[in-house]
Amino acid sequence: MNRIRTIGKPCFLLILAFLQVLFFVVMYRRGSSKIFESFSKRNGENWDYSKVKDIYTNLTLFTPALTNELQYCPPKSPLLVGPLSITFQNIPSLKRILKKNPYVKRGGLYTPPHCQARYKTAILIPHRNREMHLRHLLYYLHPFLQRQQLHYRIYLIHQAGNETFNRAKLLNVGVRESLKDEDWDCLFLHDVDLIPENDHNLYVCDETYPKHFSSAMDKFNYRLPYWSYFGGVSAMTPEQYMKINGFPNSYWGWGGEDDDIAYRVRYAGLKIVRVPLNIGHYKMVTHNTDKGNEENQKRFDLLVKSPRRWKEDGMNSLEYKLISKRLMYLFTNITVDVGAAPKDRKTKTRS
Ligand code: UD2
Ligand code: MN
Repeated sequence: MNRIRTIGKPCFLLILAFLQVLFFVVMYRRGSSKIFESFSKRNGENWDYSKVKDIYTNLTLFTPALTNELQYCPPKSPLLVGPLSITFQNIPSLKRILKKNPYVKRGGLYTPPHCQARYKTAILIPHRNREMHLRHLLYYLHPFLQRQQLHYRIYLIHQAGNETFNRAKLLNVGVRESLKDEDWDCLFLHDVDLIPENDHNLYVCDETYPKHFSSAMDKFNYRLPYWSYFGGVSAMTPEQYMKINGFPNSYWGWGGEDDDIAYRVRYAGLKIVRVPLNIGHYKMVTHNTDKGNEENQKRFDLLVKSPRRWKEDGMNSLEYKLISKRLMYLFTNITVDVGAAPKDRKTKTRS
């Protein structure tokens, strides 16, 4: 995501003028009503988010299965309840989360006890110094995925050391390491501070195209902040991920990498599909800027070079040092040394 703080610079004004012209050309060619319609597209059921259910409703009624020969889970899970009650007032303890999720195995692995899952999803979370956010996420995400009757595993990709944070590279590491464990159908690239609000937002991939899930976040008044937005929560099949050569490894610090990924999707001949706005509801835990994740001043330069660089900067050039892989009670912790930003890189603190 790009927070523009360069208003007033001539190049910025030039870009602005160019975007205005582009906007009018697109309006002329596609018709304004169509454009605004797609910005606020709300498909299917009309969800009422003032009527919410507890995320653990019915889940604790589970008992172990009596047989090993399980039938496939139904195409649509009978456990879905719709809008969920999400609050960040109390931070749940790991002990409490563990108690509420008795079927989650070490490493944050879950298999439905009563039916054979139709789908295998890996959740990859880039992380450093966000333990409180992680607890909120684990508290809500485990039951959320269990309601969907998925076979899943939650991975935390933890950046070791104090060098500048690199979200995109951590996710590349997550993809490579998680695929060593299992042939996942779907890879979720998930910010630690985003909680899905509706369990009908199924954590499965689109078979053909990369998919954006956090289409309506509270921090953006439940709308898309801009047309090509791809930050927050997205998912790809391993094939789609490899086709775009994964994420760029060269974005150090905050911003830009999600836009680069959106570009890559297009360069690879794919497109982004999105969860409808009335289902893709998310709450973000409010937070300040992290130390070590200052705004990346090089992001605009990198974005300009993206068409030339995407084939050589990504999964095919990924280098890292795996420090440890530990099976924690509620997740798999992959601690990794992703290196450091090149020395000439200057960053400025976000306000
Ligand atoms: C936006 C995007 C995010 C990403 C980022 C730019 C949303 C909701 N999300 O997030 O996907 O594109 O802009 O890089 O718009 N993190 C840590 N420790 C840190 C720093 C970051 O764990 O010290 C992880 C964590 O998973 C966090 C994610 O990186 O959720 C994104 O960083 P952020 O939350 O600081 O940035 P934000 O909310 O502006
Ligand atoms: Mn955030």
